[in-house]
Amino acid sequence: MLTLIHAPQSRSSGVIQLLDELGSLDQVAVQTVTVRRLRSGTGAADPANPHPEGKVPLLIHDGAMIRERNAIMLYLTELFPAAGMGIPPGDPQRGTFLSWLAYYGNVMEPVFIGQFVGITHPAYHDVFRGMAEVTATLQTAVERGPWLMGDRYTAVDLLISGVFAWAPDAVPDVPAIRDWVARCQARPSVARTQAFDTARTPA
Ligand SMILES: N[C@@H](CCC(=O)N[C@@H](CS)C(=O)NCC(=O)O)C(=O)O
Repeated sequence: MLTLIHAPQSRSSGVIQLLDELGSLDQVAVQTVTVRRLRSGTGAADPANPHPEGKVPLLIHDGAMIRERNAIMLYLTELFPAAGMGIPPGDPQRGTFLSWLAYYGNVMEPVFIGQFVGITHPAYHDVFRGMAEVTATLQTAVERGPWLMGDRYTAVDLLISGVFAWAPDAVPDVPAIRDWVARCQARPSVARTQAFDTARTPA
C-alpha cells in the first residue's frame, strides 16, 4: 500500500503533480496534514504526521518511509515507469537524470535558500557556488532543450521548475529559462494539482 503524507500548497504538491503525470494518483492514499509554514509563521506540525521532523512530503510504501522529494520522485518514477517520467537503469541518459535529481537537492535548493535569507559567507559560496553558476547550468540545458533531459519532459523538469512557481521573482532573467519555466507551468497537471490542493485547503 502507498500513502503520501501531504500538505496542500507545499513542497509535497510537486509529488501530487508527479503522481498526476504518472497517472497513478488513484493508487495512492493521500493523507493531508498540517505543517509549520516558515514563510508566514503559521501552522504547526501535525501529531498524525509520521515524518520524524513533522515535514512533508513523506511517502510510505508497505510500511517503509521514503523522505526527500528527489528520492520520492525517483522512487515513484521507477514504481510507475509507463509514463516515461523517469530514465531507467541501462539508459545512457540515466546518469544525467540522476545528476539533476541530486543537483537540485544538494546544490540548487541551498543556493536558493541562501539567496532568499541573504547568506553571503564565502565558505557557503565555495561549497555550493551561487545563482550565477545555477543559472549557467540551467541555461546550457534548456537552450539545447526543450526539456532538461532533451526532448522528454521528465520528473526533473517538474521538480526543478517547481521552485520557480513558488518564487517567480527568482526566475533568472534569461529568455531560454523563462520559456522553459512557462512550458513547465503550462502542463495540465499543474492546474489539476492546484485544484486538488484547493479542494483540501480549509476555507
Ligand atoms: N528537503 C525536503 C524539505 C521538506 C520541507 O521542508 N517541507 C516543508 C513544507 S514546504 C515542511 O514540511 N515544513 C514544515 C517544517 O519545517 O516544520 C524535501 O524537499 O522533501
